[in-house]
Amino acid sequence: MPPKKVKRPTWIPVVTGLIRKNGNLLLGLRPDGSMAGVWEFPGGKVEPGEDPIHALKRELHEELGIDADVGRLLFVSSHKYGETNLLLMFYEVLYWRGEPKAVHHQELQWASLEDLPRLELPEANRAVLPRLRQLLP
Ligand code: DGT
Repeated sequence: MPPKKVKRPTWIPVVTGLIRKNGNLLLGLRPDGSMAGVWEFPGGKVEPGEDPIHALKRELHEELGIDADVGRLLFVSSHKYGETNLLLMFYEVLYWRGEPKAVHHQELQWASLEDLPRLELPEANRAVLPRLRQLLP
């Protein structure tokens, strides 16, 4: 008998930018659609075959109109939303050209790490707050 094929779950890779200025992080209020009205880190899904760093540069250009230098991959986390498994990659972004504009989001804000727990965040982001505090002194 041939070996039984294991059906592997599908993972969706997502890249997010931890864009830092004067100790604050840039957050965008998600537009209408899934998870509207929560404050997320700018970014989005990696297209099939796309390099994650390239995907983040593309997303930051599309969403904020900036040309970003994508820095260190700070950490990776996984999150399950219903049947969807997301693999979230969090990259540090310290340098960029242009002024971030709310091209995609309803609104942008710079928030300190102390402010973050008080904001409406995607579940996946609330789960990584301790790691953020650890890694971003
Ligand atoms: P879609 O499926 O084409 O309507 O795309 P969206 O707008 O639902 O999703 P997108 O491209 O923003 O993908 C990001 C996914 O990751 C989405 O399910 C929300 C989730 N997520 C959790 N935390 C974050 C975060 O901090 N930033 C971003 N961009 N997405 C996050």
